[in-house]
Amino acid sequence: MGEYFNKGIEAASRDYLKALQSAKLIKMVQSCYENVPFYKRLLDEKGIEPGDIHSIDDIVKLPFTVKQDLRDNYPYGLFAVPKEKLVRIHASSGTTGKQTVVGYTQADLEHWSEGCARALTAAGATKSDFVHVAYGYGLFTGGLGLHYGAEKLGAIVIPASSGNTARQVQILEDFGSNIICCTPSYALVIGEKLKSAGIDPAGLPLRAGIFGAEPWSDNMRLEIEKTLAIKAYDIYGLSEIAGPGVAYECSEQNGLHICEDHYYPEIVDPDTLEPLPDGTFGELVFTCIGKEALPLIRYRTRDITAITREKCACGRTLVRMSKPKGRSDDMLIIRGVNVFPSQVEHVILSLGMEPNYQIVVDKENNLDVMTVRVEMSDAVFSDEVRGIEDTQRKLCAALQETLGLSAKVHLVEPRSLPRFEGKAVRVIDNRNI
Ligand code: DLL
Repeated sequence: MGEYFNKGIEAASRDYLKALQSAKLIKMVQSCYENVPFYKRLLDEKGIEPGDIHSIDDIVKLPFTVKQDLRDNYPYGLFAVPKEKLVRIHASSGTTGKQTVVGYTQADLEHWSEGCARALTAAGATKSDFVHVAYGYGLFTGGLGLHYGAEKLGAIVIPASSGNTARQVQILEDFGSNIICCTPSYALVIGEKLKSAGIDPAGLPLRAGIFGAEPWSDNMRLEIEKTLAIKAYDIYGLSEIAGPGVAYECSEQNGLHICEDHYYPEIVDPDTLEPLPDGTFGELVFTCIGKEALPLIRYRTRDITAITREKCACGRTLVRMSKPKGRSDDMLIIRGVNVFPSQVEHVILSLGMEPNYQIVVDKENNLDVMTVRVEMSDAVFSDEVRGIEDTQRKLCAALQETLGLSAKVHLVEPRSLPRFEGKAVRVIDNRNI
């Protein structure tokens, strides 16, 4: 069952949550209208006044916000409070264009930290645990987000930051970390280092990990749980809305509970922008109903997921989102077939292959060609040529079966693909060059 950090909210009745969300939305739209010229203009253009918003159901009347709006108003143009109320700035780099700058008031930081404290508690962390934070510290929200969440819980934070894997391993051994927080790809790197150092993870006090900032499949979860001898929990978030802790997994590991008392979720069809029913996959949209500094209305995350309002076996009533499949802008279209890198990962790991892979897409004679490069384990590498070819064939067939698409498979030498300390970059798309 596990403990709650804030039972009054996490297990509140749906009626109570709806009343809370309605009151917050009304206040938020009023504040956006009065304090953010961008939103005043948008609402005026749509002919909507704050007085038209009577409950959370009226959210569908409101316009959407997209990342480009943040870029167009770079750096602080969408902020709703004067500078003296701001206490922190973060930014997300993204792969193209300018950074997206976000800001927080003291109250915003309290709410964000509480999301992370809820996540830590749901993963079984207590006040007497050592929480080893190996997300990067800095403008990225991962490090400081989990750091303040762990402090809010009253746990003992080890602010390791990412990188220097040998030192991470030493900390795990000597400082007695009970909970580790990092990206799932970095968790694997740490696992490899433990193995090469001859350390049995089962002998460490580490019990659980809180992994997020990038998509990872359920098979990757099993791999990490085995490699580190822990329970692996998912945590989701984005800097535009807060940072990590917007949603988190509980002991059921069956969907991530959204902190919907602060961040109201909707799922829409990414093409028509029409709301989709619960259980249908679509684009996740958030409205920051409790945010002071940067109160975004119907922000399109680009993340693809589905939500359910069914009560969870853990007792939490907070709406759950399924593990994000990836971002609609990460989705590859190969000869007209939609492919998420997470699907490829699922196939690779379901065949018991190594979790280190790379997807390369090229254009050959005007045709898209996808090549999946997967590292061999030492055992496969030392196999006879026929054994290697056999593995390659099996992987090709499984990819064809799952994706409905033929892909080339290259098995590469052990430890020859790049490793990542933060978010992994798994796709090299040469078609755009
Ligand atoms: O990645 C915040 C974070 C830090 C979340 C640490 C969890 C742990 P950004 O850098 O703004 O913020 O990137 C946000 O990362 O829109 C998703 O596409 C992706 N993402 C974050 N968490 C997950 C997850 C942080 N658990 C973007 N599963 C989001 C899949 C995730 N994708």
